[in-house]
Amino acid sequence: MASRRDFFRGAGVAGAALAASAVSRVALAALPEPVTMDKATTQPPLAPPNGRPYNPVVTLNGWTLPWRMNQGVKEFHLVAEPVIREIAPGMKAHLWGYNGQSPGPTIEVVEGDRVRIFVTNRLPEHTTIHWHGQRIPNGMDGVGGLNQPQIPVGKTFVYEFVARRPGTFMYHPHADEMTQMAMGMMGFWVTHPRGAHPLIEAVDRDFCFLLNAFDIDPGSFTPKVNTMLEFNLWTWNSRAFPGIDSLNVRLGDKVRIRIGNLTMTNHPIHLHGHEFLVTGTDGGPTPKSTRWYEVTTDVAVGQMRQIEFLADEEGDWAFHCHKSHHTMNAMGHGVPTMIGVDHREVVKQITSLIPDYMVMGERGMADMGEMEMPLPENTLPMMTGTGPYGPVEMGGMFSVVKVRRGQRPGDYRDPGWYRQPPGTQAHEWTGPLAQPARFKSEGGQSMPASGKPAAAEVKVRKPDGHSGHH
Ligand SMILES: [Cu+2]
Repeated sequence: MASRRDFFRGAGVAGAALAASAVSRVALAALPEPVTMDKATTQPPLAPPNGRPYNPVVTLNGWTLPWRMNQGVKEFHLVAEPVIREIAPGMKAHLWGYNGQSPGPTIEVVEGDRVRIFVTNRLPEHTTIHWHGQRIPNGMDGVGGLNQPQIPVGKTFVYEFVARRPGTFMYHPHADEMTQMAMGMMGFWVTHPRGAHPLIEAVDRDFCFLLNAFDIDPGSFTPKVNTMLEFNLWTWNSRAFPGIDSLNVRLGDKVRIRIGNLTMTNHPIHLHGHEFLVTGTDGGPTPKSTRWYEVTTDVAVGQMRQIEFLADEEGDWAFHCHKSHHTMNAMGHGVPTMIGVDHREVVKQITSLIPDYMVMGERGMADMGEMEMPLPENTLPMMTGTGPYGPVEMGGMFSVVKVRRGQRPGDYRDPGWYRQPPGTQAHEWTGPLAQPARFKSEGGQSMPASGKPAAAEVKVRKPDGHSGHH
């Protein structure tokens, strides 16, 4: 298995000239050697070794597929195959993907490039690839049965077209789609503009990732493919927090993040500390007159959104889906709300029978972030991750944009946790507490009911500190 590092050893910066001269005509007539990735961590951007220049993207917990230039045509080789993907440290999933990972590698080309993509099918069933959002000849659109026969098991098909429109796209099968997408078959595609473009600005950092979701029972490895709504792992590029890498940028950088949604529900993606503009969709760059600042943008099913902001506030800024259930990992769906319920007596009785029994959520669910309950093997805690000040109590679609003065241009490494300057962090109040002023008519209503309602009494036991019940 050739890793990307091996590939670059042969075809790095110095390899560009070599590639043109040393590869014989016979070799060019054969399939390009497929390149495989064995890591689930974010790989550095792939600077184009040949062809038109562009500023490459960084695929979150992913990589860009190297190509071969063959008489002016960019040739890629995708291999559809079963893969083992680490969803986060402590959990691996048996998925289907491309070239060793799910999602597949990002494909980066330039507007006007002629592109030839060989697709080899090593799955146990037929497949195709649809190039979502692109202007291409109808026979290249990849809908099995409609535009082409499906690619049989063991066979290789060729797709060839000109990347006509610059923008943010994705690719996925259009054959047994429910199964193949539920198993993780998808990838990102970026067509960079050829030269200056009135609606596409140069940025310092350009990130991309796909929103995807899986239904994997705790303790098992393979997604259930018939699930329509009740997914239990909400992922970015088939990774769940705390397995999603942070997006590390330099203070003052112009940052672009491209997001595509191949789950079965919408995701309001929210950035802390900055406002952004939506500068593009899968339809291309948005007209400037349609842009306004916001801090959350909803990415609907099958859509792509491209957001841009100036990273001018230093710190560790949360970046996540705003559906709170999507920042959780696998959990039982039938958990009743236990807030305010005192079940210490019940626990005493149960623990005499089941020593490991633990009560969930008497004071909310935060205890679960702290406790890390005993779990079946290959299962992620529901809420986990530890920051510099304690448990982060998150899972799923959550990461951090790290803005740092000292982050060098081109350096994507994690700078570690942000150190709050003295006097700039929320802290405990230790002075006297003032009595709140009460308004006299508090509790009135503008349209009182004619009859008098029966008095009801509700008793709630207030939370009382940490001791005594676990
Ligand atoms: Cu979501």
